[in-house]
Amino acid sequence: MIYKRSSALFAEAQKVIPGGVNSPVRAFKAVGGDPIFVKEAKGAYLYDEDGNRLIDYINSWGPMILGHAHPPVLNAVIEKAKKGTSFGMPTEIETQIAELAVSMVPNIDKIRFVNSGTEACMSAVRLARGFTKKDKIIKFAGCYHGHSDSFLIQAGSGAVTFGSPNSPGVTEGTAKDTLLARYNDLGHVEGIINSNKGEIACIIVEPVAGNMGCIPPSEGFLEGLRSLCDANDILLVFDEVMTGFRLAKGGVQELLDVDADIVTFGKVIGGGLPVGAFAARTEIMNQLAPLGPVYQAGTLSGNPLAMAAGLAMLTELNENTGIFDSIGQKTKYLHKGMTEVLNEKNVTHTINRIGSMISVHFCENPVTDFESAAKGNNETFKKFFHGMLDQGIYIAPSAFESWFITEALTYGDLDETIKAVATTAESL
Ligand code: KE4
Repeated sequence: MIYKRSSALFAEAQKVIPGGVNSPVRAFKAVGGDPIFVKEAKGAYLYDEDGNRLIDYINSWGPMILGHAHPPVLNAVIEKAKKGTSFGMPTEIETQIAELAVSMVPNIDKIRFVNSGTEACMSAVRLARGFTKKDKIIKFAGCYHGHSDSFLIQAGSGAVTFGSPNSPGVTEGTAKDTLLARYNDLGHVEGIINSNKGEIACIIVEPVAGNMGCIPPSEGFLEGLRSLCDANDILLVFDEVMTGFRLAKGGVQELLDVDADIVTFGKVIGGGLPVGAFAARTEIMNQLAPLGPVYQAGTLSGNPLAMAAGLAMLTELNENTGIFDSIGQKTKYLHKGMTEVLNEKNVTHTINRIGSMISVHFCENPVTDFESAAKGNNETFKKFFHGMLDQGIYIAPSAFESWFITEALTYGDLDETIKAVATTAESL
């Protein structure tokens, strides 16, 4: 594949945008080489600036669960844009998507829309602190909840890729209120709670982790967190920015039947436009301004253009819940095919999968937390990434990311991908 124009565009971008990108993971730092610049996308395919067609396994990091430029979403955006895009005043469509989201997801009565997953998680933690009147939070090493200060304490994803878990600019004052636990280790969580009795407002967790690669919760982990929260007057926050409206209509709460107190959303809920949200039962959400004392605001929050994209997306998922099983079957097919060809070539690896999230790790140990994910051979991953890219397959440009399967993928695309894995495996 030729990437000359992408490289030229990257050189230009770096003159005016730090690192040439507006989000670090896009810069290919973890895998080397210049990032690909996309010209357009349709369905399961990206078309880059050099005319290459790539089968997309990232789908804008999750939102394009029905494929790029999906007509119902596209048409909704086009029609809404003709009537103006943002007024900074309430609109009916905000109520429509709020009612739909509340009907789809368990344990939420009210929802507040924001513009990103970061805003959703940052606001959820402030709300938990305001509701419980306690300061500390527990998060998990390797889990990523966006880039607000309280979370950039050994964040997963981008920060881990850069090997600088504690970001400069985060103050000691902030860091002291964030306690770090090991994912899938209930004993560790219990120990932290006991050492900080009465001080913890919430535990925030990716109920299925996607920022260490894909790591499902071990048997009883989420149920254990629920019990620990109930016993210690702590709120359980499910960060479903990745998993919400992807792993099931009602997200992980529905899929694994565990109740959260606050749930955050992003990605799919916006249908590809900037939308985040956080939701909970009425007594918690009514603490929010202008009703309650917990302040949170946003100029473009709930803007009708983004709401139109989100409403079209959620409507289709709500009316065709078979989509979740269909993309789950496609992911299972991909898993089976990749395992077969990698084993044939004696490539040491492990694949994690749940629903339409999957990741490949080049290590023989099971990958169940950040420490075990970090044992993956990154040199092998880099070769794997570029080998796949050279055959027109775009996977996550980092071993610490999940792939996101889209319903737009055909089984022919999957077979082409499995064949590309077989060819790439020759050079691993
Ligand atoms: P955003 O602020 O990027 O919309 O959402 C932050 C966020 C919160 N919670 C979870 C579980 C997330 O995965 C994310 C963002 N995910 C990354 C991918 N690992 C977005 C890609 C990027 O950073 O460019």
